Amino acid sequence: MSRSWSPRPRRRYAPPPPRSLWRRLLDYGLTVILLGLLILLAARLDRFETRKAEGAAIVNDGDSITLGSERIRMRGIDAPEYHQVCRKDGADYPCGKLARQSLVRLIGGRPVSCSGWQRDRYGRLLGDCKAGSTDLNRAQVEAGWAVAFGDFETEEAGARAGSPASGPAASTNRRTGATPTATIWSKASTARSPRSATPCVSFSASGDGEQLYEPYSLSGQIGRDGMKLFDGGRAPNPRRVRVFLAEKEIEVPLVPVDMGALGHKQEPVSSRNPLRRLPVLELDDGTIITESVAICRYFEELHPEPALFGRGALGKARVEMWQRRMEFNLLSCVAQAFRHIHPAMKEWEIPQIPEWGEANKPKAIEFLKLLDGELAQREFAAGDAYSIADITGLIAIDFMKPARIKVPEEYTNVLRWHQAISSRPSAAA
Ligand SMILES: N[C@@H](CCC(=O)N[C@@H](CS)C(=O)NCC(=O)O)C(=O)O
Repeated sequence: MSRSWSPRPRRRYAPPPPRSLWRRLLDYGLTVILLGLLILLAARLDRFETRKAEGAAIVNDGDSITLGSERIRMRGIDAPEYHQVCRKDGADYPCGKLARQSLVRLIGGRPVSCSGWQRDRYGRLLGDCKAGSTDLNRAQVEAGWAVAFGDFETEEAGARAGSPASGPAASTNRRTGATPTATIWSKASTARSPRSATPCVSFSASGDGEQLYEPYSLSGQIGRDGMKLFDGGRAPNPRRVRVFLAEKEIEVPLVPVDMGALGHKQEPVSSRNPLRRLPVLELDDGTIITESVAICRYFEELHPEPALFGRGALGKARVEMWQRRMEFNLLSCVAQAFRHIHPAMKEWEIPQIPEWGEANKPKAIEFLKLLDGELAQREFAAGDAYSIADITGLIAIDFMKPARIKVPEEYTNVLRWHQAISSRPSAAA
């Protein structure tokens, strides 16, 4: 017998009496309910992380915008991609561009606010967006430039009914004030099935199967102070960036700097660029980017279409090669000639060495000879597509005038190419 220090007699462990069937069922039921509640809570938790972005919108296409650094895909709708071409009666029309224009109209220059809690596979916030009291997602479907994609079915039905081709009521949309004279529906006049009536080539079939590009924007006025480009008017490098932006149809608010009065050597430029040169891009968070090509690259990344730095490994290498050739062998020589010879440049180029300026003139001509031979074989500097190399070439050749250098008449390919790139609307930038 073992000894015990306790004065009380030891009690034997007795297992609890078995739970009744009802009690067990109740316990299981409560557990299931509790688990369900936890799952529900987890599923809704991301909603608590609702993100909100506000500011002036960069409109990329008919259903995606950028607010500051937040890229937003409008939730519940699907519009044609920017480059999408739709077909009606055997003729193509740019439904992607028109859808974007519709969204620009609906925004009407007002600040936009979007909120959402989910992201698409490209990391874009799926947002419900508003401009003033206009619910943009809804209004874009009502205006007939987007289809319902998980929401807004009624609005889509209304837009179809209101389209001139499919119904009598080409009526003004009460909410948006838009008259759907030309919509994706009105263009789709012949097909019977509603989806196949959608005239766009691949539009909406896969919903969000579009490429990740955000090709064009309306305004860069975003965030705290807004994005801005400190611009130097007719000076070649600032113009280079303006032409690039014009090709991409990107509008960034310009801050004109009077370079004639040496404004670039003073505030607000000098604190932003210690080299005191233009252009200077300031992002909405105050980040500064200088160097024309760096600025262009920034926008190419944000808005890859149209590609101005080439496509594919070889295409990109070719553009890079010709861009640098244009810069080092042409633009730089022309600039040296101008800066070292022109009397107005005395305060800019210290010391000014006219002999050096003169020495650069034949270098530029020599390069033009090479370029002429190349352009005999193709349309643009780096291949069959217009690129930043052509922009640098355009700027350089136009800058030859004040530098008093003339393109020799026998360089007919250079003249033809220059004529062609000068007649693009972007050249007026
Ligand atoms: N590498 C720079 C060059 C910038 C540059 O030289 N800009 C000229 C105007 S085209 C300038 O600001 N010059 C002022 C000066 O030389 O004092 C770029 O590509 O942006």
